[in-house]
Amino acid sequence: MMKLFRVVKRGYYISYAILDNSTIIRLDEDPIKTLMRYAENKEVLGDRVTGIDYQSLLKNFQINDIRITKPMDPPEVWGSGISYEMARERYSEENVAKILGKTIYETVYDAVRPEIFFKATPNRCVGHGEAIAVRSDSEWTLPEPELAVVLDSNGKILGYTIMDDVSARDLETENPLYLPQSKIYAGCCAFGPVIVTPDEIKNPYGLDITLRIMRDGKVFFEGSVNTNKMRRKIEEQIEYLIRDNPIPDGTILTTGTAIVPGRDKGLKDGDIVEISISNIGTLITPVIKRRKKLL
Ligand code: DO4
Ligand code: MG
Repeated sequence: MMKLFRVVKRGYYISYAILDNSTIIRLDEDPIKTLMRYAENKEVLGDRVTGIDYQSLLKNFQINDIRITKPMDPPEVWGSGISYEMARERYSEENVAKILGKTIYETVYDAVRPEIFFKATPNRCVGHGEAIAVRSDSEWTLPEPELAVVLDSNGKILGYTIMDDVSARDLETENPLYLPQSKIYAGCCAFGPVIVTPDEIKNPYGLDITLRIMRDGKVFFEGSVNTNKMRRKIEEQIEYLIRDNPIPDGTILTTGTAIVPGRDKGLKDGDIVEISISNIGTLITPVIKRRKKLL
């Protein structure tokens, strides 16, 4: 059993593995290589260390000159959509495009082929304690709390993490072809605080996901779901992701949301988003609203 986390110290990344919830190893190699080595033979290269207060880093984000950050740099991040019935219903409540009398979300939910979209590159992702963003041209952006998988180039699951597929819902609702702008921008994706290996997740279809949006110190929105409600299974999502589409080792696929706050629950500058998934932890990120650049 292994959890990976990473810190920044004076501009340098340092990665750590927690083995069996106790021993901390400072890794000698990139966390993606560590995940692959662990999947192969459970070997972890590095030195045992003491004095790293992981729980305190989770709580305070920073201790002296050490700050927790995203646990790895995924070369690509992909998303799967409308994988829960709740998502089909909640997305369809908006005044969205219809095909042959069904909303595009109902059509995707019923289709053989799942929705798979490109989500992010590492520079667009943030980690625990780092800010996600509302685009300068969006008035309605929502967090999407999701279980995500880290994959090798064959689609094998190397690890699980918590991902926030932050989405500018007004752009997507205005026109489905604006989906890439709704999904991909600076600060559109948060994940962490750790990546856990598959032996920490006995059943990925029995995990509680909880979302809390905090505003002015109070709970502004709260919702939860269990992954047993996931209709489009992770294996099927992976199969479509890698079909005729080579992915690099360390690619992340986020598996869709079932918690969809309404029009009146859009994120604002200063909000705090907390996402918890059982057996993984809690990912906490502040929200910033980007300002329009003056020409
Ligand atoms: O196109 C809609 C995006 C759906 C999505 O991201 C989700 O279901 O989580
Ligand atoms: Mg999503």
